[in-house]
Amino acid sequence: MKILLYNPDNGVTRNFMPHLWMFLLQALTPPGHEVLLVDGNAQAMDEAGIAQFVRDNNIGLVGIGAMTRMIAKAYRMADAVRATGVPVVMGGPHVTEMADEALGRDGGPRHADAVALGEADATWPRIVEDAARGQLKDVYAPVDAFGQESKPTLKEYPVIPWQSIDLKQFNLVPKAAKATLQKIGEGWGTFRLIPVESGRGCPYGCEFCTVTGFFGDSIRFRTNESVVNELLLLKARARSEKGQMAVFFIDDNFAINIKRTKSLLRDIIAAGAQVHWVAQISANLLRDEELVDLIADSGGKWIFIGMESIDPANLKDVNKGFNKPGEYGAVLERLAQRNVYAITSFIFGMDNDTAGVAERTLEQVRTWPPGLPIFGLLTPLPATPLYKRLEKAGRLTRPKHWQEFIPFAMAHTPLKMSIEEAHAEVNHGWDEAYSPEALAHAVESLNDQPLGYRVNIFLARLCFRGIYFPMMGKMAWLKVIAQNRRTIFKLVREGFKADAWRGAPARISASAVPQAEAVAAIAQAAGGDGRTIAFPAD
Ligand code: B12
Ligand code: SF4
Repeated sequence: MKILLYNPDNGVTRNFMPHLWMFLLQALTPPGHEVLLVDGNAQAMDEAGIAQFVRDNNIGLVGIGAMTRMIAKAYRMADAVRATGVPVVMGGPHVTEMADEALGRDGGPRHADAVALGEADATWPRIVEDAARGQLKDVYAPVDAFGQESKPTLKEYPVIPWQSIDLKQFNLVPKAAKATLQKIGEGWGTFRLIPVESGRGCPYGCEFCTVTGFFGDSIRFRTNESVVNELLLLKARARSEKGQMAVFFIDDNFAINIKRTKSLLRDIIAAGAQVHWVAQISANLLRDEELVDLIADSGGKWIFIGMESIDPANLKDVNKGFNKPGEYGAVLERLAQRNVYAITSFIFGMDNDTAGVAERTLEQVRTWPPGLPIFGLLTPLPATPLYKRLEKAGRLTRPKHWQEFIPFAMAHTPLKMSIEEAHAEVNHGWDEAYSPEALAHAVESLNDQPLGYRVNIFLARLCFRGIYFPMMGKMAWLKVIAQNRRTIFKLVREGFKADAWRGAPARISASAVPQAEAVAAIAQAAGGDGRTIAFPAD
């Protein structure tokens, strides 16, 4: 049987960091079946397109995975596939919580023939075999022989055959530049940001987050050896095609067990498996100097930190009191001293937020080493404690907000400001943090660093700007370049000075490009709301 795994797009993006679930399920598919992957963010497809694809390729089963914000598109695509007579199975965080919606048991239309609840590592082979026999069940739950929920230990993690997977759709290097770039240095013909997981689960249970509910509070890790081997495979693939790879460790908290993270990073270094990498780590875990040294030595370049708020009362409200705003600055300094920078994520519209919260946050941000601040709104995702609390209090203004997804729009009323005020705060955050002045300031703050780092922060900021301000097409890019011309001229002028690029630490090749490319890919992925950027040469 031929199987299509499809991830819905956000309507705009062409380049993308792929989603791990597709590669994982592909690797877990029993022998005798062929699996094709289409990520709508890299390979645009509409309803007619997917129906045609299914017919042309004689597909016998379509698997669709989606986050809440893409679920409306996912349902439309599923409907189009089912209209061709081919069954659809859906999985991922949204349908796990809203299985009745996907199966049409809540009074609405049915979109999926089957739903895979939770982690599908163990159920996927069963689903495939049932589909091949034409005997799909409605619901597949990961349970053991006694009917108890069971989660994969990850000790026996499948080998994802990166050496042979077709990754064409995920190349971030524009086609036109490929031939030339292949010849530069070790080769730049391809650049890909690849998701790798080293563990699952998070015990923290922040109120707005689905992770503790979905993956559970017991943390499971792959063996160091299995992670190291995966990195080596990725490096070999990049070398063989004269290209580059960077890795996003998608663990929710990559350092949740510091001892184990240190041991993994040491093994990566010992095996020569360093790649440039990005990971999510909470601020409280970055107090450890030795950990931060190992992060830098093993190739860590950008750390995503869910700061959420600079107000301890807000953090307490959402059960994230372990975040201590007083130490954010020191944590970021510790990273910056090793030339590791942070993507700092803030949420506005929390219950203790009042008008002016964005400016108050920015005042703090300006005192920190330059990074990539991102701003969002508190969003009640289905089945989270936050959703339940707001529902009980009658505060949800759009209880099924995912059915009509609107980017950067609240679905409930904050306590101390209006919805409109919350929206204005997010606008202000993005406007100010990514203004030409703020970009120039970020570059200047690294004046004592080699040029590569300044170019890196500048390119990264430009790309992250695209999460909120669409930079689609050449004109939009030209406008952004014109607005930032002073900083660009300054960097170019310095580039001609012979010693401008010297002085980068010898730990790992200090190229600015992979870092900037990696954050660009994250920016594209993160802006899954129709506002993402595209490079002019695409
Ligand atoms: C990496 C990541 C990202 C990346 C991009 C995604 C990418 N390209 O990989 C970045 C950082 C850009 C990102 C951004 C955002 N993310 Co995110 N992200 C993740 C993260 C950390 C890892 C995803 C992952 O690969 N997990 C590992 C794989 C193996 O798990 P999985 O995807 O769930 O797949 C398993 C099962 O679900 C199932 N499955 C999944 N799909 C399918 C399909 C079929 C057919 C079947 C059978 C089974 C199946 O099988 C898999 C194996 O067990 C998750 C949290 C998490 N730990 O999952 C959040 C998460 C997915 N993100 C989330 C959110 C909310 C966002 C943002 C909206 C952030 C924000 N607050 O603004 C943005 C929006 C992104 C967009 N483009 O629209 C939520 C989604 C919750 C929800 N109900 O939708 C999560 C769960 C985290 C959370 N805070 O709750 N994210
Ligand atoms: S927000 Fe981060 S720390 Fe909090 S529960 Fe989710 S994954 Fe864990």
